[in-house]
Amino acid sequence: MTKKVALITGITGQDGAYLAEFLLNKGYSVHGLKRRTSLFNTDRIDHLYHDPHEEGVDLTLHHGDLTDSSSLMRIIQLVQPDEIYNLAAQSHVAVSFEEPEYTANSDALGALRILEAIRILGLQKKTRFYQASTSELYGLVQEIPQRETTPFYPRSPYAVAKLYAYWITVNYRESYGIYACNGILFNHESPIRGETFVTRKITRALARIKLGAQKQLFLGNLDSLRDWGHAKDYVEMQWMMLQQNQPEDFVIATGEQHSVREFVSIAADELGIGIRWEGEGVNEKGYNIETNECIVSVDPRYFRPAEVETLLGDATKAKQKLGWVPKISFGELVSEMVQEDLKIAERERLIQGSGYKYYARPE
Ligand code: NDP
Ligand code: GDR
Repeated sequence: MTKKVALITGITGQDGAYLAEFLLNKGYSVHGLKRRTSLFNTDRIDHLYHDPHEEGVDLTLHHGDLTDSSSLMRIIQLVQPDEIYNLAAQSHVAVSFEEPEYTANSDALGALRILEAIRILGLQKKTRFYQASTSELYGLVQEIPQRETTPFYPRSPYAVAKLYAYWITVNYRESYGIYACNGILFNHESPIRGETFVTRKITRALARIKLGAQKQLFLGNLDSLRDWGHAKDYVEMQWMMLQQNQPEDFVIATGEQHSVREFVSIAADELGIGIRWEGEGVNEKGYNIETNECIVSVDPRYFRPAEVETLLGDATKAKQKLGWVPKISFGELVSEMVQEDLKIAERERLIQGSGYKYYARPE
């Protein structure tokens, strides 16, 4: 039987790594689009990768960029994929306020470039397309919980760019009959989450604080509410969406909401650090109950020009039509992240203890 061929953009990212593993286990031939970087950035997929000179290689990486049509056209023509998962993006909401034009170029026009490549190369009937849409589309929420029919109100350059990508995906589906769909995914995390997203920032910092390698953790809006799931559960859904008879858009969420402050407290509990909270707004601090040392402080530099205060998803459609239920609970997610970051902090301590230099970036 011939293998199905998948192309993943953003394969070096959190979701790309989990999805590549998932598809390889399903027997796919997996191709990934990777940006050229001055240092290796394939840490998340190194365990899946083989030397291309060896036999039986199922994972092939290609240099390309969402901002470069020529590379996208070349790779899609070469690979002739059955499925494209467009996961690549400048995915940091706060950074999108600092790099709005680049974010629009990669996150909005990037999706268009891929859809155009499918159309121009005559792959409309062959290639199925998944767009990584986001709960950030709901921004200033118009309905609680948010579902597929909830109106969008984006609140950042990132979300506005993703709004374009959402609609261009719908438009190419309706205009050219391409099997194209949006997964409107709520926040999903894991031990390989980028270190500057709030969950990973918290688990990494608290693990280091526990081992005495760091004194304090500076955060922004502690009251922000999110619907956090596990990335492993969510990539399965990305694949399921491309296996249906008709392309449709789906919300993927747990239906459970927690604040940033709660995330800190639960992660601290997991490490055996009790936290007592004091103060209001920017003066808010969290103290270690045992030592009375202040370990969490609010730094307004992490506030955003416009904030998304609350997100809570309703994934009823995915549950009914795709039979999907998330397998990993919030508590298990936090625990796994904390334990993995503790191992990293211990390794760091070991390296330093052996007389080698180790520079851990503060955030
Ligand atoms: P990450 O930030 O971990 O990964 C993003 C990936 O995109 C990386 O591989 C990155 O490469 C790549 N990339 C960035 N810019 C470009 C570009 N111009 N050309 C090619 N590749 C590029 O994101 P996640 O894995 O967390 O998210 C995957 C997708 O899902 C993103 O589109 C994100 O916006 C979206 N999303 C994520 C959610 C989440 O909670 N995780 C929720 C909803 C949507 P490099 O490694 O070189 O930086
Ligand atoms: P988000 O994730 O913006 O929801 O986007 P992030 O983890 O960055 O922020 C979540 C909430 O926490 C608040 N917050 C902080 N955030 C960061 N990064 N750093 C801090 O110090 C901090 N303190 C408080 C934020 O203000 C926010 O309210 C993620 C990304 O993965 C997007 O690509 C994706 O589309 C959405 O999730 C769904």
